[in-house]
Amino acid sequence: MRILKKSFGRLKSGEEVIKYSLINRNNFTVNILNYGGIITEIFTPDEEGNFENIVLGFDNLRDYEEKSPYFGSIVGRVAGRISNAKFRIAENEYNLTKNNGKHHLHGGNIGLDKVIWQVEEIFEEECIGLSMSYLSRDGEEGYPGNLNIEISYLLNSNNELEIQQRAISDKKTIVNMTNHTYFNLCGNLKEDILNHTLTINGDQVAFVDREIIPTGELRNIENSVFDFRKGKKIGKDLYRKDDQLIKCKGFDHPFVLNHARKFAVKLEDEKSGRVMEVRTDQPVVVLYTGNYIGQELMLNGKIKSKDYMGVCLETQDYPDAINQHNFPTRIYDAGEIYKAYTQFKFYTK
Ligand code: FUC
Repeated sequence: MRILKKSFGRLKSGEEVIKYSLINRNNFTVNILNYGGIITEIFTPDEEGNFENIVLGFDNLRDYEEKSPYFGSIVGRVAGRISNAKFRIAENEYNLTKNNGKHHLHGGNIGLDKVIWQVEEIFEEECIGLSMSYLSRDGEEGYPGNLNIEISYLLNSNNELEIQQRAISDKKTIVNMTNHTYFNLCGNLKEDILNHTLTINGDQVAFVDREIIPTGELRNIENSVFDFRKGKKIGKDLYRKDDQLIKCKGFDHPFVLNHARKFAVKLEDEKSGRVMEVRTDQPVVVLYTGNYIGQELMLNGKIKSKDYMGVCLETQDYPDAINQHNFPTRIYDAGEIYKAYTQFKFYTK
């Protein structure tokens, strides 16, 4: 197993960005930038052994700085939307950056996806990886507390990629991070993801309003377009005249996970034979089917983008929980540790 390193160019500020390649014994490769902790490519074999890239990304830094819909990045401090870009903790009201209409999205204008992380390489017997750290200052994008963040990407020889998240603040605060990779198991983005079969071990979904803010309602998914428990094609119901799907142009919904099952989410592509299983200790996965990717982007240097080219499986805590009476809400005390992990396991049928 080895780690390679090369320059990925300079940010507009002049700072150099490094691209790391984690390569395991099977040549399974994950490329990660120290900018935003962005996963730019994952190369996995199809059932005939052909290695192809299975995530959406860019071949240059400028596009990541200016155009990226959070491709591959760490998002936070709080993933998803915080309604009206404000919240209260005890007697204090905090106003966050408004970067999604009147709401706050994915950590603000300069969220964790747009900063340089300090990187340490990890070499262990069972795995290799990167430990990335960043200090988000008190008041950054409006959040309270100096927050020390550490994200580790770990790859082993079973083609399992694990993301471990940790943070500690010096003031009471909220934290809820995720990774925003858009997966497409076809390989080299040959097709969109509508023919992928998706299984979600979740019995409830959170309904959202027109601005994709949870209404607070948790619905049982039985007999609805949200029932992915037995596995179904993402495209099967996506164009149905369902009020929730029309509002979001597809799926952009938090599912409450059922932790009694052996995996949280499974994604499969029949043609290539590629399968990905997701395990996590987080209570929710947000399923986002790439509804707003649009046609303006040049993906991985050569492919014109379109909607539904990738699917995000954002494992996290309940979105907008701090403003939602109906959702369990976590507030972290000064010195209390926030911890989360998600594992992605790849294999072929
Ligand atoms: C996802 C969605 C949002 C948004 C963003 C780019 O996390 O929940 O609606 O479009 O990604």
